[in-house]
Amino acid sequence: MAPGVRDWGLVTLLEANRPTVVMPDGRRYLCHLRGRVKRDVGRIVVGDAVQIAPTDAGEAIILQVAPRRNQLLRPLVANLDGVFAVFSLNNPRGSLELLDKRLVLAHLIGCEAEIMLTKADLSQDPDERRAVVKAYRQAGYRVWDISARTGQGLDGWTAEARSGVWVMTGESGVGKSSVLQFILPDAGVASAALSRGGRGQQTTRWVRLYRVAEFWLADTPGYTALTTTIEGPQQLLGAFREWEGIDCRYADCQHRDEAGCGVIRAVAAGEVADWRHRHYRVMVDNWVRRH
Ligand SMILES: Nc1nc2c(ncn2[C@@H]2O[C@H](COP(=O)(O)OP(=O)(O)OP(=O)(O)O)[C@@H](O)[C@H]2O)c(=O)[nH]1
Ligand SMILES: [Mg+2]
Ligand SMILES: [Zn+2]
Repeated sequence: MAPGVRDWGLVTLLEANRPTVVMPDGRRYLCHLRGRVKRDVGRIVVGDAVQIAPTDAGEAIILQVAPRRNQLLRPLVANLDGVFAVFSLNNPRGSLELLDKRLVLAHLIGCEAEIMLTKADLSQDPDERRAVVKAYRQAGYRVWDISARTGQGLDGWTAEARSGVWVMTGESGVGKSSVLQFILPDAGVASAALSRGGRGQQTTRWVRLYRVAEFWLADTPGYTALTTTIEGPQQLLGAFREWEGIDCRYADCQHRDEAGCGVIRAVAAGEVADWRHRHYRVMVDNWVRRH
């Protein structure tokens, strides 16, 4: 039996359908999939744990894929411990609706989520930035106010002990790859200038995991079409923790348009972020399965 066959490796990249697998000792293999495995699991996903049989120089066959603990579809990555929702208020301005959707999707697959608010050095409106930071901290998220240009906030971020697999998600141009470049200057991560219209240029094409201290961090392409199907609004509520503890008339209130709803009252009074409530309603209207 070839050495390493019974070790579990990690799929760190899927480039043009060829998985790259990194073994615990750091050896790296470009892999093929056996027909039987392909039939059983459909496709390999970055984040998969696999057993391999090395064939020759740096190549191997995937023999087996471990069952996935969880999986995001956009970006496509499995076995996540945490999600960094990367968001920028300027150059380009991100969508807060997409930010809220990313946080909810992380909640639905049962992993942690933190927010990286990027491009602090370009901030045009400090009051708005403070309001956004405050709203998400109130919702229970860690918010990292950072710049990949100056390094602001990245010392604290780097000093944080993490483990497992984390992924950066966010629209094209918000600065995901730039954060990685700053943290891992020698890893060869590519980023690119914005288009003349100030938008991202879909520079990152593949999900790729990089080793950062004790954990793995994925750079990903910037997706904007985020959707899922859920059974009911209650599934979303765990991702709106700022509403916990607000009294409603109904114990099972959905906080949509019910008369006497305490959340709607708190939104009107400016005690919780109104945009998050709007986005919650968008998700209820579009994501809940109609029977
Ligand atoms: N001034 C400033 N520019 C930044 C910062 N972060 C990123 N940029 C610039 O923003 C542009 C886009 O950054 P990328 O890192 O390529 O963005 P991305 O999120 O990886 O984009 P995609 O790969 O297309 O999804 C580049 O020109 C970066 O130099 C920052 O903190 N400050
Ligand atoms: Mg990128
Ligand atoms: Zn309510």
